[in-house]
Amino acid sequence: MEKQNYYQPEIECASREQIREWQSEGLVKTVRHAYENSPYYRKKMDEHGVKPEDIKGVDDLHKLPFISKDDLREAYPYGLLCKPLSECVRIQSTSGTTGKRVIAFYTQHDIDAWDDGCARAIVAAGGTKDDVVHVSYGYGLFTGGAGLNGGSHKLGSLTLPMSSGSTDRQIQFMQDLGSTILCCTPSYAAYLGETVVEKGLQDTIKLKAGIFGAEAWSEEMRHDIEKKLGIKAYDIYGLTELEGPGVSYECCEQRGMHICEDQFIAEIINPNTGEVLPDGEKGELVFTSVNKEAFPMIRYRTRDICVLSHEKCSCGRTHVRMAKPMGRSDDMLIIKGVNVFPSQIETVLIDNGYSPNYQLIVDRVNNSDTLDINVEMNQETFSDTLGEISTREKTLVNALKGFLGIYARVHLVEPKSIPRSEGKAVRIIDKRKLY
Ligand code: DLL
Repeated sequence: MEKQNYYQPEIECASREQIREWQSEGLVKTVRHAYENSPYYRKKMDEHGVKPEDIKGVDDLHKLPFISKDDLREAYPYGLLCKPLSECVRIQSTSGTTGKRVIAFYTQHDIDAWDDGCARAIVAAGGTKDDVVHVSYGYGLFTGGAGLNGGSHKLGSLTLPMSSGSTDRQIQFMQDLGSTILCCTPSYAAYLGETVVEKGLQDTIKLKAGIFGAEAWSEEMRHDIEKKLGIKAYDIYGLTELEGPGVSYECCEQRGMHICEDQFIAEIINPNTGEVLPDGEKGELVFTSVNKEAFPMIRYRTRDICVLSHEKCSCGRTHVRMAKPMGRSDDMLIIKGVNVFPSQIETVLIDNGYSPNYQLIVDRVNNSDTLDINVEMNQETFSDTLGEISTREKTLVNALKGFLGIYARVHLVEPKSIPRSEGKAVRIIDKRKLY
């Protein structure tokens, strides 16, 4: 086994008793804080018949109600905010939708804790202050760029805030500045790898590790990236609602991602009944923050299907590990890093006069996601002239780009040509082998 460094050994390798104590203290504080400062949380707990004094530690977690993305939408924008705006220093937001996005708020304390999570991930991937950390996650509202940037700063590494895109420039900087750790989505890493190989530049780059997340990726993809870029590739997980990347990260063992348990309590539930499942059983991942000020999350249902393991990890870290997410309990798709719900596509189609008979075909071609949408014409939108059909397709492509922020190829098809289903409509054909 390679030599393992820790960023905060006193936390990352704390005893299970110590972790539970931190979590219990943090939970009690968080519940009271949310109840006293967010009308939405107060109402939710009152309706559920639970008061802050009922929560004395982790054993009482199950008494609290779940919250979901729907709650976040309903409470948008300030309903779950638990600190005055004057004490907040940042917002970040989920990718994807216009309209009601999820907006997360941070105090300086929250940013510091988030940076710690990302710094732990960088160190777990072998990073030190002597590394050159090349951050090609998007900067802006998306949490990827800001998160890894913050972690790298905190560690004291030289940080290259590249953001995504401009592949030639990325490679140029990698060569000129000797980037050693690459942080981006796995699909972009694969694309960068392909470009490096095509141009025969493997010997000119010094990368040793990559920290890739924000979307599902397979072990095959890991090996492909590792081979092309000559690196070891590490997984990192997170979501905007909780902070962003760094909620969990892989160590050198690469047998699951260690969850920052001083910051979050993780549970696995049966997505249909809400019943809490024992260690090792597959279900929906639920998180409770125990250290957040501005935007605490109490029993937040991530919709990510996952398994937890408390088995001892030989890296020395004691925090629970989560497997790579194995799918979702809702129909959210992540396409080129953008979170897309079929219902949003349906809204655009209906707004443009089409009926909700459509099919989404998602694929990954040359390591990049593609989205094709077959849309049935109806009486009002029917045409059999090619020019007219092509104009209408372009109108829909632009409308979808404006609403979702991603490019989709639209194909108008004949009325009643999309197979009807007797049960749930089969709207999504996902050909990517992600899970
Ligand atoms: O994707 C945060 C992030 C940025 C994580 C950079 C890792 C690296 P959201 O846009 O809010 O936040 O999307 C969160 O993305 O619920 C999962 O479904 C999915 N996801 C995130 N990381 C992984 C991963 C960021 N490593 C949603 N593997 C989550 C699989 C992931 N899915």
